[in-house]
Amino acid sequence: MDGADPVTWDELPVVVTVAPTGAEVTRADNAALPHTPAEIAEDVLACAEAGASVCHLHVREEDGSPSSRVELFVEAVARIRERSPIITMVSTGGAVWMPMEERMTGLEARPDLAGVETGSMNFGEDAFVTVPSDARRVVERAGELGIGLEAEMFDVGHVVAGVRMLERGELPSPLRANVVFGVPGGIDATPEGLEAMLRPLPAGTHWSITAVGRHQRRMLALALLRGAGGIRVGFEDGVYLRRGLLASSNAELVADAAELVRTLGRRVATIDDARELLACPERVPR
Ligand code: KMH
Ligand code: ZN
Repeated sequence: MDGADPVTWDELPVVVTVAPTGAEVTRADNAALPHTPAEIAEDVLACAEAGASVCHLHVREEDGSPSSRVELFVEAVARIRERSPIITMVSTGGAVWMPMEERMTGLEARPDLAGVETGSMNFGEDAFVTVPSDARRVVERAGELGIGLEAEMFDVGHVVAGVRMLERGELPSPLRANVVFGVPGGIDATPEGLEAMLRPLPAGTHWSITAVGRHQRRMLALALLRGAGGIRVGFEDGVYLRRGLLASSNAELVADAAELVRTLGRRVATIDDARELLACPERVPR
C-alpha cells in the first residue's frame, strides 16, 4: 500500500492528534485531566500551540464521569472553534458501557471529523461492541451532517472490515485509518503487529497510529519511520511522559510527540496541512 510505504522522512508532514480526555482515565491517574468543555478547550488550544492539528474529543460531566450529553459536545466544539482552526473530531466509541445512541451524540455537534469503530473486541475486562449495523448508523448520520470519518481499528479484523466497508462504498475514499496498539484485547504493540495492521490497507490510505501502555513511544517512533501520516497522544492514551514521570499537561505530551517527529527527520503538519492531508470536509454551519 502507498500509505504504508516508507517515505522520505520529510516528504509527508505528520498530523499530530491530541486525545485529551478519553473515557477511562481519571484524575487519580493524572490530576491535570480536563473534565469540563472549558477545560478541554483550554487544553486543546495549548495543544494546537504545541503542534496538534486534530483533537479527538470525548466529554465528561463536571465530576469527571464519562458523558454523552450533546450539550457538552456542542460546548466543547464551539469553545475550540471560537479560538482555533484545529480540526475537531468526536469519538463514537464513547465508553464501553454506552449504548450506540449515546456513543453517537457527538455527531450532533457537527465536528469536522468523527471516529467510527469497524469491529468489536474485548477491552480489558469489558466487551467493546460495534456490530456492522452500528458502524453503518455512524456512517449514515455523519454523511447526513457532512462530517468526515476516521476508522478506529484495534485489531487486524477491524482493518479488514474497514477495507470491506470502503470497497462497498460505506466508508468514504480515501480511507482515514487510525490503527491502535496495546489495548488488552486488541493487537499487541510490536513491529509484527504494525505490519499486520498495515497489510490490508489500500494505497492512498491516510493512516495514523495510537498506542497505549509502556510501548507507546517506541510504537510511535516505529510508525513514523514506517511512513505514518499521523500520530496520536494525550491523556486518553497515556498519562506519562516517560516511565515514572507523569505529564504535566496534554500540551506537554504533544510537544514531546512533535519533538519525536522532528528528531526522526520529519515535519509536523500545520493545521492547514492537516486539512489537506485528511481531505477535511468544509465546515457545516450549524
Ligand atoms: N473508550 C473506549 C471504549 C474511540 O474513541 O474511538 C473507546 C474509545 C475509542 O475511546
Ligand atoms: Zn477515544
